[in-house]
Amino acid sequence: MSWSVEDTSELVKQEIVHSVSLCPPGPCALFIVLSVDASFTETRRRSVEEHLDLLSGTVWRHTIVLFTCGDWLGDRTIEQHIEAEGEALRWLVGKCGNRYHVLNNEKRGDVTQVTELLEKVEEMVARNSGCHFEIDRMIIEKVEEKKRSVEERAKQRMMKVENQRKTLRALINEQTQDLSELRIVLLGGRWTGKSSAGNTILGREEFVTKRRTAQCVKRQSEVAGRQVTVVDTPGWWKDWSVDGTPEADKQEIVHSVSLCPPGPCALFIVLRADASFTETERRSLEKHLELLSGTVWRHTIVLFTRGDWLGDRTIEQHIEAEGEALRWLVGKCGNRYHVLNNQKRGDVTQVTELLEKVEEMVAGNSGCHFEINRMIIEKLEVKRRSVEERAKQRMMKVENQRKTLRALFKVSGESPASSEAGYSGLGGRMVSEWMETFQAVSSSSGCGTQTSASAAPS
Ligand SMILES: Nc1nc2c(ncn2[C@@H]2O[C@H](COP(=O)(O)OP(=O)(O)OP(=O)(O)O)[C@@H](O)[C@H]2O)c(=O)[nH]1
Ligand SMILES: [Mg+2]
Repeated sequence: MSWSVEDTSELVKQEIVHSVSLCPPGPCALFIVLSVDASFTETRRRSVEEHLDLLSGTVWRHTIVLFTCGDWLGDRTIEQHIEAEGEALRWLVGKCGNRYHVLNNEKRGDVTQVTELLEKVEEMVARNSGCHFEIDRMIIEKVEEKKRSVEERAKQRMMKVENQRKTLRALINEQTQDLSELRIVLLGGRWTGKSSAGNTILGREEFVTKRRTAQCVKRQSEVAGRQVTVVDTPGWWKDWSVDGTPEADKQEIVHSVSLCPPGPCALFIVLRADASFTETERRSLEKHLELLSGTVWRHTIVLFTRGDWLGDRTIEQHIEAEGEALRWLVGKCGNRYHVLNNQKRGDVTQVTELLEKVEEMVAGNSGCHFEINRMIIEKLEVKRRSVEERAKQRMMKVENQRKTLRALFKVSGESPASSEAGYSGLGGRMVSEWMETFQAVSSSSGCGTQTSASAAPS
């Protein structure tokens, strides 16, 4: 893992600190577990250092680097691996007082690897004059207090959501609206799991998850007796301001809502449940959503992915632990949120519950879906058509330009690919001549170009 400590969720950070209080009076040793089948970069080194610092600077006297996947080494020794790997790993081993050990977890029967490891622990404890690691009581107390407060607030939030949902379900029973068709748009940062969530909702592989979604994709399926339409969109870099997002991606985000006429019943803001949510991300998300106008928030639900990462913790605990930025977002979405585990496609209840939440939101909005200002869409469509037209013209221009150049290469009987030297040495003059002739030809034929002869290698 190469995340900085800022990217790690508050819940995980609390668990790291909490871990040392689970073996009172304190651990004799802390193993920093690394796999030998992956490189150890400077970014990973910094990540380990920052996370260990959560336990205070004295922790290093009690640490051992524990390498796993020992079988991966083959005939090589762990020392060869350490020396070959680079400065970052050597720094870590040095920081741990040159204490390390390698395990082959595929070979559980080999007890000597374990007894040797325990001997190394004993040696370290002896070197520490018999002392174990003791974390500052204040750090533990602060974390434990935070955990208690998070649990209390999480319970309250859960109850509030339950009451909110009950009221909305009563509204559904009163209203006689037809919700046999649900239209959903997925929005969010890059790599948050939008496409995976789309697949989970539709119950089959409709969206590609192996690579970035570059354009809006619309798919439909029948889910729990309803016709469900899902529109997947390109994500933005979570730390970037909206100005940093390419114009084409911004256009796709706006375009998405026009793909499910008359408008989406719900827009899901997709976030990872295993990661932090900073103020910078919050600002970025707010600005990206505003591309769709300020009224969008009445139709949004925060959809957390990677529910599998939560383990026994609830999504409410994550929301309460994470901080002000996430609580602001959940509040802005009218306390509507849901968590999915996209690794567990078979669990259909997580999808039916999500669709129920959509129905409740629609009922709360008096049956209305999200409708974007027609002017925004019309302006966008004019822009898109103009971009497409100009892109076609540019492509044709480049093709003609290249054809002319290749014809010139043929006339001279040389091709730039025929000789490396032809480009840098002798051929430099030749290329300049080609460029001059080409410019003369292109300007006379009206096929203008920005390329200047001086830009060619000389
Ligand atoms: N463990 C786990 N992994 C998940 C979950 N959801 C998504 N992933 C993984 O997260 C990665 C990104 O998922 P995508 O669905 O492609 O994310 P995306 O938001 O569509 O990405 P872009 O289109 O690039 O913005 C993939 O490797 C998924 O397998 C989940 O619930 N649990
Ligand atoms: Mg995607």
